[in-house]
Amino acid sequence: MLSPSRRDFVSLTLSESGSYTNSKQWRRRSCWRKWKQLSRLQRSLILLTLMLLLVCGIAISPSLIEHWRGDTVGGNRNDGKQRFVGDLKNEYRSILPEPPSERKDYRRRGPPFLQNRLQFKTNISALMGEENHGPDLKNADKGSEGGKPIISWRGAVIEEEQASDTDTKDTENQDGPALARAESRLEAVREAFRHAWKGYKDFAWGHDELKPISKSYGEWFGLGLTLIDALDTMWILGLKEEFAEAREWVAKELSFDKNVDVNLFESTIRILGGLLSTYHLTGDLMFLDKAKDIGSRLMPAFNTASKIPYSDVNIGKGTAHPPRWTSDSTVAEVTSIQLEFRELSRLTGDTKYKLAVMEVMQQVHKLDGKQDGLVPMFINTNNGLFTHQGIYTLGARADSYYEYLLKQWIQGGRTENELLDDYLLAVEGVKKNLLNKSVPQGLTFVGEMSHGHFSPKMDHLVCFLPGTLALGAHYGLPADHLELAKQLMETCYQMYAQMETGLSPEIVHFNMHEGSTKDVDVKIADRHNLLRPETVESLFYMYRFTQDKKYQQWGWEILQNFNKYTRVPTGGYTSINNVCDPAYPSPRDKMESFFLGETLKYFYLLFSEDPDLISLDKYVFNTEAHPLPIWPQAE
Ligand code: DMJ
Repeated sequence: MLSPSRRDFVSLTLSESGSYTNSKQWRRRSCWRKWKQLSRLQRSLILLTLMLLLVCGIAISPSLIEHWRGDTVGGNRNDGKQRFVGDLKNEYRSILPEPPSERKDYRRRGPPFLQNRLQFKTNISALMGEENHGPDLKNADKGSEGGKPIISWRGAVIEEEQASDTDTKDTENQDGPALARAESRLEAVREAFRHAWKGYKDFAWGHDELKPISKSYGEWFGLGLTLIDALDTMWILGLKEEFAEAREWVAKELSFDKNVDVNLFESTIRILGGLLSTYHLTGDLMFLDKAKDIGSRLMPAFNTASKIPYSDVNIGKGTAHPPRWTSDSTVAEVTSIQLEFRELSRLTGDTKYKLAVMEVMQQVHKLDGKQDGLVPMFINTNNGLFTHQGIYTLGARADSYYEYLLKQWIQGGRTENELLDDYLLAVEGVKKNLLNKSVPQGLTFVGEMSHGHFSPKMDHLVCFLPGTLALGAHYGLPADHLELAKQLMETCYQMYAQMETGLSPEIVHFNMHEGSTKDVDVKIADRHNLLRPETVESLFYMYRFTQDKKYQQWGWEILQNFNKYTRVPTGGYTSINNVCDPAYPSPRDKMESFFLGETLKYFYLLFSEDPDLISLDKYVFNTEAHPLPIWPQAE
């Protein structure tokens, strides 16, 4: 019998360089027998080597780490109810970015092919020939040969994003690179849309909103809100396949004959507005029929003593009512449904829609209780008077009143002077009562007034204002409106740039005290971001009217931060709770329909170099970013 050491020697010799006969016999044995023949020391050595190899392999493969961090966590399960706490925790982690230092190492470590990046070259002919079937895309898509954005596993572009302002200027005078950059940014928006749509399609198809973390959905009205809100965005982005499947759903599945309470304002701007604009872009009468159906079902809201509509309508029963706790409606809500109902009258020849909404405007025009053209936030549906007087804001509950004054005037061919007068008066009211400057940077902001006291509080919602002011200036209103728009645009951008995630909170408070070291404070309850569009919307208007590339660059930064902090790997984007914590932004598990209806659409239009892609001389956007035609002068 061989001693253990001798056996070791023999075995090793066999495995490494044994004779032909010996190795043949060796191969014939089963693996198990081979294993059994090894000494304990040999087995330990082999196991140790294998373990070392495994550990090294993991260490040099960041893609594997990323994979395990959550990219595939949860697999393709479509049932939110069967989830485990552990899965959710992993998924929460999966939308978080690595700390910056780790990210740097990640880029340096290992050869490029080990890094899990998707590198693509935009194929312009493919885009032109197969994908871009929107009516106005031909010019926007020229010359993208040089476009080589590198996209991380989260979809964030990680090289072009480094482009400095200097880079922007360098390429300004060279059509090729500038157009290539435009195309790569447009493609990044299409990619973001497809990612959001994938989540909606996989987990929320036909429902109101995607809950991307739990891979389920939420219902508000039960009318496929996200799908309808996204229709014209798909058309504009040239996403033909996605549009076709959504159209199919609207044609075959969407029914408004439902015993359900809907909010008049929300269903007007998202559903009626979305259907009308899609009808205009496509010429498809099916969308007009659906628009007529929902429009007429919303009309019972106007059956009130004052003709100021109730907030809620049951579209199946034909009944309407105010919220349970009050007989008031919100001023912004009753004055931001006019573009849609006026257009419905024009298309159907039935004046009842426009008469109902114009009556509201006429009453509000005459009402006491305004301060320098600024309106209170509530109006009573019984007596038609403002309530809760003395509080003035350009934010929630009043915002789109101002927006629709200007836009109705534009829609109607700029002949309705009362609307223009009220708009101009309100802008002066803002300047006199609500404008202020922050310390230390002197950012111009719009605060609020409460019973004579100024509060330096500004909602992100107010960031619609730079765009609206610029639109007015485009239509010949005073040039200082554009100057104010530029200042406010800078402020809205800073509401993003000064946050740790580069994403704006819902509300900020500006510092005005001498000696303040930072301009913006955020209260704990206000740190959330709902993927709102207002800043991107205004960036779009500012770029269209000034052609200043810094607005595109700011938008580009914001898009990348949405990708870094709100993108859910399995599909969709999520609202987050905390824009101040890049290590844990705390996802809310909800993708609002306006992210597809507005935010991504405005990103696309911002990055497009084609002024005819939804020309602002032909269309006016409703407050949910659905373009409606400006009427020919005669109408
Ligand atoms: C949208 O529904 C509309 O833009 C509305 O005017 C305000 N709120 C959301 C987006 O923030």
